Amino acid sequence: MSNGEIDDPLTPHPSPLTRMPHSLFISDLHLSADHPESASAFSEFLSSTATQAEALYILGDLFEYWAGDDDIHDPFNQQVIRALASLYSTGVALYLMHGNRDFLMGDTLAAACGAQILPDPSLISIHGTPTLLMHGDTLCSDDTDYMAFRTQVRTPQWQENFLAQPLAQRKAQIEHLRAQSKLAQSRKAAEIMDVNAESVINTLRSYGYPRLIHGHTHRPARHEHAVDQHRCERWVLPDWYEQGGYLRCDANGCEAIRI
Ligand SMILES: [Mn+2]
Repeated sequence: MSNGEIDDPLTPHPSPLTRMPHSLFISDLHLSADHPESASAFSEFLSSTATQAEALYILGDLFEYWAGDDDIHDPFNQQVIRALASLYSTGVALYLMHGNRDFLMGDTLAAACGAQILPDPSLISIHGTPTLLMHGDTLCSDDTDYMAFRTQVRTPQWQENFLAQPLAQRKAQIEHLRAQSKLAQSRKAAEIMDVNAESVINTLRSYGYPRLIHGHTHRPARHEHAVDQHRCERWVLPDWYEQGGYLRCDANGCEAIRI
């Protein structure tokens, strides 16, 4: 890229902003064969916008649920995997974080996509800015029933027992759990389903006052938190079945973009 090119108004070219090295952040796609419109928006995003980025971070709940890596052969899952692998083959680094629904995504799935699994939370320098990446469910600490469930299902023992069952049986169990959780959610106050302010402050403090990016709550926004004389930015990513959008960050900062 030369300045001459940028200054020439007659030459069509992407704006200098698009050309800056940047990373993209998405979450809560909740992809499933039941919602083909999210899947096609996602595949359009992967084959256009995402190809310009240095890295794509998927911060949890890529799938509506993930029953285990032996489900990679499912035709719908194959479509998603192929789209991600094709983005990876263009040179875009891919990162996958577990969400509360797809926490069983494992190394086999990651390898098939060309992705690396990121632990939740992960503190990473994003174009020079220390940034804490999380799914966001652990910040919703007022939902004590869910936090207890989470602790249980994240133990190696629970996962080993669960994955030892036949795939069809696992899927049936997950469907049952989803129905229960929908019912429970409809009875919970809206505040319980959002992040707990104190959990956010404590997290920002214990990671050295970084920028925070997370999803999960489906309440896209940019927040600013004053923590011990520091001002910390917190970006909440949108979901993709009702909203759809991504966060773009470069050396100058972040911008939320709706699709
Ligand atoms: Mn979630």
